[in-house]
Amino acid sequence: MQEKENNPKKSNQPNRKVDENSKDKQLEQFRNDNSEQYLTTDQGVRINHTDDSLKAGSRGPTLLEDFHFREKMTHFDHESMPERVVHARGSGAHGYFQPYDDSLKEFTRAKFLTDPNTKTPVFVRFSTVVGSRGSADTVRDVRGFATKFYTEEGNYDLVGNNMPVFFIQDANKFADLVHAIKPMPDSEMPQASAAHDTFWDFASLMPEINHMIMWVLSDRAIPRSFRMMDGFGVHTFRFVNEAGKGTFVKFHWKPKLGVHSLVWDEAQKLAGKDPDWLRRDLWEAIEMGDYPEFELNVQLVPEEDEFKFDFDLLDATKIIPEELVPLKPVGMMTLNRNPDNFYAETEQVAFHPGNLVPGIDVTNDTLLQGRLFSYIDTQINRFSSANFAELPINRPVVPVHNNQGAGFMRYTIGKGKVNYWPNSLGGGCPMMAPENRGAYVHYMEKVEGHKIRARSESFNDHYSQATLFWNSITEVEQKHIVDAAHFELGKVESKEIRQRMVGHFSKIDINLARMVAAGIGIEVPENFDQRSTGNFEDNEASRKMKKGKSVDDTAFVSMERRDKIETAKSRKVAILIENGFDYNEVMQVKQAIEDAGAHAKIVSKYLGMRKGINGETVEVDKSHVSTGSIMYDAIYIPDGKGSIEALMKEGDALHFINEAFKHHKSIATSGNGIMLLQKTSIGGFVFADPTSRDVKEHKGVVTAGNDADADEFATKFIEAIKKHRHWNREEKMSVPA
Ligand code: HDE
Repeated sequence: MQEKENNPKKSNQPNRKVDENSKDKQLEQFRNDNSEQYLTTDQGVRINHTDDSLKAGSRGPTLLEDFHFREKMTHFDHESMPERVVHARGSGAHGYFQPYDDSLKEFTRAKFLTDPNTKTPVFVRFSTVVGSRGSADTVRDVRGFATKFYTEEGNYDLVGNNMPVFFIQDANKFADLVHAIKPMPDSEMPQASAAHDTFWDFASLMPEINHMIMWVLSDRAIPRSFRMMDGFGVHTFRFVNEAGKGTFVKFHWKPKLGVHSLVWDEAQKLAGKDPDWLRRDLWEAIEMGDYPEFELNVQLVPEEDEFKFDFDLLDATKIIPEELVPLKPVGMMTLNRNPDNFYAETEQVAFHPGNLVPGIDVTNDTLLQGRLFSYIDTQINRFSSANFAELPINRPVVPVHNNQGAGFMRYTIGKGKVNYWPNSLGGGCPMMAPENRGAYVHYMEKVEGHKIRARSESFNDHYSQATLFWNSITEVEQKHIVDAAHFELGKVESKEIRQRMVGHFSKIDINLARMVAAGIGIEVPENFDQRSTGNFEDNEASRKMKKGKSVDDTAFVSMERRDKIETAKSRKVAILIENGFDYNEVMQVKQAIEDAGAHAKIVSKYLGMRKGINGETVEVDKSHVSTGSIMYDAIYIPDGKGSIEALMKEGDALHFINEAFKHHKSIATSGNGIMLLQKTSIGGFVFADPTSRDVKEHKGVVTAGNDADADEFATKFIEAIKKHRHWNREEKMSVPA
């Protein structure tokens, strides 16, 4: 037997001479010489003509000996791999992660989380879950948030979502969930949407889904940007420190730009006007240097406290309210580089929640345990090979030595004759690493139990946290959930399914049930017995286990009540003009917008140049047909009689303003522009007197008289932009946009 070694040893194979190494280097240099970039075949043979195939005469048949044509065609025919069975639609970015300090050392030996001098490269892939690879970005769905950390101790993958809980408790239900939510098997409809009978049929028969349903119906499911959403590891994981002591941990990503959403009407329109909306937003932000930043936070629970909550830490349908276990900030992730090649990187990246590094371990969360099997299995299906870890995007930054052998697409050229362990011919290499040389050691958890296909009773309460969520959000947020339920269940043809869902909602909150029922043709009797509508688990029984810590309100789940980050940074502002606009005002306000870190674009009927009052010109960035208010966070209509009069006659411009108003966006205008607003659905608002020095702000609509101070006007507009949406506009109900 081979003895364990404490000192790293050099393999005595391969036994190569030094001059051979330098030959290798020369060869590599020759390969990388790009001074003459001629088109070549895959074999490196230069090609002088690629527009025509080799034929017997210029009008004759193609010859099979045309190796260039055959190779080009074959490549094209195989330029696809099976898309991911879920999370097929995704967008990726490179960046790095850096911890703030070493304060987590007490809990974990993971160096990348505890050494503030280490910048760990990362690759992140954001995704939707249900839609195919070409589906729209803005559909109502959970967003995946998967991060690969290329650490000095190997790759660690945090494969999370933008919601902190999941639909099911046991991985054995995953196939059913995905079958139910994906397009129906007979018609392959609908695409990228849960709004159909099979999903709600499944949901209505699966009470454990209810907490997640609240999140999915909320605005979290329609993020404004990948850069403006939370990320969650969902499961309870385990940190392990140098001494081998474990601590339960939940991972949270917090975006530096705050959490913001689209409104549903906007999300649906964007799916048509720009199906790549979220992908483009991420790409453009990185290109412009608005690097997305996310702070990593953890919730830590000592092992001794495992049973101190009124829910089970191993149940992925539960959150740990932040009021019970506050977040501890760990470090910042910055995404600063777009992929060079979508396919090679974003498509071929292969995540796996079981890619762990020393200091981080799993728990017995059954959902997580199931994932540990599924991810490798699915990659083998995607890549038709077990060698996907050798692809550049998946390769660790540390040396890899093992005895893995052949198989499709084996890229590593193993050297020497030894590919087994134990060996003496290879000098005992690759050898076993001792713990103090960075070896991964599984947490020594004592596990005992009967083999049983059953679920712990501690997983039985399916309603309390759904109620907690409902009670913790604002009225506006509640209203959006009801609207979303009207859309989703409104598309369900079976009345029984709609009825069953109202039954569940009634157990969450009777008003919720009544409001949903009113929009989907279901009656909720006055003296409705909450338990009479379905054959659900008895709520009282599950509540019996409630002895542990709990809260009645958790502001952190609300996008409106949590610590709100108000910033104008990277927001998009449309400036609506026609000929005759006030050039000086535009320049001043535009500068203020840009100084606040936002981006302004000139929008007009057609592309080309527009003339200001005194003949100055600006170039139009976008024409009405190619854009829409839905692609901006705020709009500004500068003064200038000619411009305003022209805009007043343009249906597209009026629609632009009405729609921005309906979507709660900030709107600013001055002088003659106030006349224009009066012609739109904003007409009844409080405006500044057009001929005064006044600047007025009313529910995010900023107006200034023609003598007003431009700085004051711009400042008020930017303050409004920082709020992102002005939810208090009841008037929007009457907007015909
Ligand atoms: Fe996944 N999930 N998942 N999932 N998941 C996949 O792996 C699976 C779950 C998540 O950008 C698949 O490579 C099972 C929870 C993300 O490449 C597959 C179960 C969470 C991504 C798979 C879950 C996630 C995936 C499909 C229940 C949040 C995209 C393609 C037991 C914590 C990663 C692939 C990327 C992808 C299985 C539940 C997040 C089939 C069996 C909970 C972000 O392996």
